[in-house]
Amino acid sequence: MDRTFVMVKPDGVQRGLVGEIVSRFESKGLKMVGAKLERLPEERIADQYREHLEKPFFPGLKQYIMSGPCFLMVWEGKNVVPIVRRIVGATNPAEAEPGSIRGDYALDIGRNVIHASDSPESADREIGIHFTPAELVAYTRIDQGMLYE
Ligand code: YYY
Ligand code: MG
Repeated sequence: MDRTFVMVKPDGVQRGLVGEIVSRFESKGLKMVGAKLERLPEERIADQYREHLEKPFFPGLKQYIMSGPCFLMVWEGKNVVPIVRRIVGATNPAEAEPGSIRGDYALDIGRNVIHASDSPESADREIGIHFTPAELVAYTRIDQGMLYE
């Protein structure tokens, strides 16, 4: 089964959106296989966003991610990477569709509430940055037989 890395950013945690966000993925039928609340150290933020290190917005992005605890998760399911990206919505909340998380809960690109991996390759890489294998839990959702044909 495919896996992806999802993180509620400090604005989402401070605004009390963790439960609502988890609930959206749960009701979709995805399986949470790892989760933790954590303040990200600077080096891990740089690793997470390595393709953006030289971008003008990176210093502000780093300050924002360091401003408080993040809620980190790993979700599992068929085609989970593109499905989660659609549930999350466009990077700029002004362009994110209503019904998506960023479309419903955010206004500004620099405070867009949530991160999700953009490809299966980055998902593997990002899961490896933030979670040890022992932190990922193997189990079967009781409704699995109803979710998949
Ligand atoms: O994957 P996603 O989070 O949707 O967007 P990215 O293009 O990877 O950028 C990562 C992160 O950087 C974005 O969620 C907000 C921030 N950012 C920004 O503050 N200003 C920009 N012009 C572009 C991105
Ligand atoms: Mg990205």
